[in-house]
Amino acid sequence: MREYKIAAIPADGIGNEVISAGLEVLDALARADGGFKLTVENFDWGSDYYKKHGVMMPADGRETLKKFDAIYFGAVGAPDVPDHITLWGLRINICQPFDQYANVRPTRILPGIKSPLAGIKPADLDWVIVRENSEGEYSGHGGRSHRGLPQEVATEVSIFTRAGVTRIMRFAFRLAQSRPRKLLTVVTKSNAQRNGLVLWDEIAAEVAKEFPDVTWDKMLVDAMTVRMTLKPQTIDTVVATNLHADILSDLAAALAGSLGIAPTANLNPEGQFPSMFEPIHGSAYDIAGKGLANPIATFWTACMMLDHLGERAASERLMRAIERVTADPAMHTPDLGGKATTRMVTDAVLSILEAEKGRAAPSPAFAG
Ligand code: GGG
Repeated sequence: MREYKIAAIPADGIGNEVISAGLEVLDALARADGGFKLTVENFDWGSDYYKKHGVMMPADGRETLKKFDAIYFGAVGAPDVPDHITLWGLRINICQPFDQYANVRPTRILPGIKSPLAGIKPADLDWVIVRENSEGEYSGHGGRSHRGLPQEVATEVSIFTRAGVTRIMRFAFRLAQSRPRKLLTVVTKSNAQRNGLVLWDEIAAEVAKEFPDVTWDKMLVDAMTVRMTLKPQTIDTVVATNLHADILSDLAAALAGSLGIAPTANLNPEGQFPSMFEPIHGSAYDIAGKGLANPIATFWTACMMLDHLGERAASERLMRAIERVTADPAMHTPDLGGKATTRMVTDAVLSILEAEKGRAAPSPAFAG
């Protein structure tokens, strides 16, 4: 039996509801598969922990996480704690020291879900956005001085290193190469940002030589928003800086129907540290505790985690179940214009997995 240790950190707001739904589904999937087992430990880190202890996670938190195979993360952000405290105290406090430099964000229009783009076909929007996840605009360099005075100054320094850009570019080219269309768009703002992002362009051209079978092009980030909206079918794999890809992937999720369906993986591709998997959406305090959160992003995130763990068959089984559920408009939560609850969507996925249980087990004729 293959066994994986999962650290679950639901954190804030709807993170709690969607991660508990995701764990139910993962448990059902592991039982149906019979070939692997997930041992889950829950951590109560987040904004409530901060209000009690003054920190979002304990000082030795990362040491604790190192012994896990993967981290299943909910969302950060609370109305009564400054956002930069929650984000840097938990999500970035794990991503950066664990060198999870490749943030992978697939977007598709799932069956039954309506894109706000008129006349679009599902095949027109099948993208993966690669977000550089360790440097750039989120390097954490900068400062403030002369506070409160008219001459108060604040700097937020974007840092781009040859090593950091080269590794994310190679990751993105490799990912593009693994997809049928072998198409990569490198997004920058290298007309205005004439140092770091010119370095991006130069490194893209260098790395491209290692991937002669990948067709690639360059876009400025502002033009990219227009292309995503007006010519979505011309896009396949995208690589962009930490901030640009953060923004583009929210747009991508909205164009595919809702932020409530969008998953993400924070990968340390070399496997020196555990990777972390989370829905793209935040803590959504306006609907927290009401049972209305869409768990689909967290289920799709579970597929990415299973893929990463090497459980491809289980990942595909869960993705098929998700697609059968989204195909039914009665299973759409309010973010998709429906009336379904988190419980209803979770139960629908569970019942498909339950019905498939017999089929997932090895057939007696082939069982050793
Ligand atoms: N599950 C994603 C999440 O909690 N996001 C909160 C957030 O503010 N993220 C900002 C970022 O990822 O840069």
